Amino acid sequence: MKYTNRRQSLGSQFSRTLFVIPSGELRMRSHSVAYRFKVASDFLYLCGVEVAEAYLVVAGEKSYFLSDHIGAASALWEDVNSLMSEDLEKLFNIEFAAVSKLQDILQDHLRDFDRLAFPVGRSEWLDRTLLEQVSFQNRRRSRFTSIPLALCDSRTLVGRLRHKKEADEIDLMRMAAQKSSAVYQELFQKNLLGASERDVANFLESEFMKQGMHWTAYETIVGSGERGTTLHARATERILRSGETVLIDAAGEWQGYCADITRVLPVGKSFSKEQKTIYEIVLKAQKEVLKKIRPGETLASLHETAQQFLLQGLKEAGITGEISELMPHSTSHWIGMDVHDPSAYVDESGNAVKLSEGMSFTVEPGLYFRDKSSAYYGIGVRIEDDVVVTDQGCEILSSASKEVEEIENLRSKLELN
Ligand SMILES: [Mn+2]
Repeated sequence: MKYTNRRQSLGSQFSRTLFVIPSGELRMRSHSVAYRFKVASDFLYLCGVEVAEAYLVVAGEKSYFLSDHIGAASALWEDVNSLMSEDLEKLFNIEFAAVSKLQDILQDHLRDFDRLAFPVGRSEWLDRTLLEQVSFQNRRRSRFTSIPLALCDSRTLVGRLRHKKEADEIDLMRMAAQKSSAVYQELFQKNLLGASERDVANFLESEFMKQGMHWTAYETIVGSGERGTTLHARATERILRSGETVLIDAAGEWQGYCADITRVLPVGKSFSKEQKTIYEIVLKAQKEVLKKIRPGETLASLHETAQQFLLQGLKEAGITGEISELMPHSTSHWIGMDVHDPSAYVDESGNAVKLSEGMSFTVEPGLYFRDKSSAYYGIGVRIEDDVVVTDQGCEILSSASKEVEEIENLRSKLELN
């Protein structure tokens, strides 16, 4: 019912728009082996099925599921595009057709719509097919309407529906964040001396899997030493050194929902004085932002709060620098089925979206010292948690330790040489 309801609200909220939502195609990773298939989030959101090369058409109250593999019993070689029996329950109330029927279905319905929405530019085949259809429709359309058939991007519109999370979505997001947080607790108690960034990434990813998660929510970021000042440092073979910190931005995906967590920890047992100074400034700013979250605020106002407290902390510590250089990224982004959920940041009048119950996003202020003349050169700190807006404030979904004392306590139990 959940998926039927979502398709119905899409159809009724955008009653003049016909949607074509592809599940995605397999892409080759090497000569004969494809990348692991990741279904398009909009498709998963609207039908709950993880198959490749399928298309969902939502035409008002009527929906179609297009696939060339319906009824393909047990596949001998590959089953990535075959429907399982549990999928059929999710596709209740939907009409099945072969992919070759797409043009016919569009011809039957498009005359009742003013817009055709699909993820423009995602698939060459779909782009070409739908453009041909628009061209065809517009040639004969003038016989019954003066409104041209317009094309638009489906992601923006489905993103509006996905913006406020339903209760069961919040449960899944909480699980993703909690399981990912548990992995951080393991990491805090791990001896990292002599390990490479790659070792750390491998450890985190295998722990996500041990938590039952199917995948990482995004490519694991591990930046040790001055590489912590690169915002998205890929894990390399660089060996972690005593006295350095390591910035880790990693999380898993739970049943299609993402977490996004960043922590910075000392490679040894404790932070240096300079590292601790910066860490505390960022932590204070992050906590002030978390306190401020409630319906009616905007991500822009939260970003201002973060900058204000970072600046205040820097000033108190006697550190100078441009905030736009020290923190070159935003404080928040939407999160959900995608780690950067595609919902808009401004409303139709161009004003910042006001937070309301069920919206979920990250809070991740940071400071990165890339100027070699600074006494703080090479220190990179970002502290990131995931939240969902409640009626009065927010629920913080992730719970990995972030107090200096807590982290140093966990690190102090290590048997280091
Ligand atoms: Mn993030």
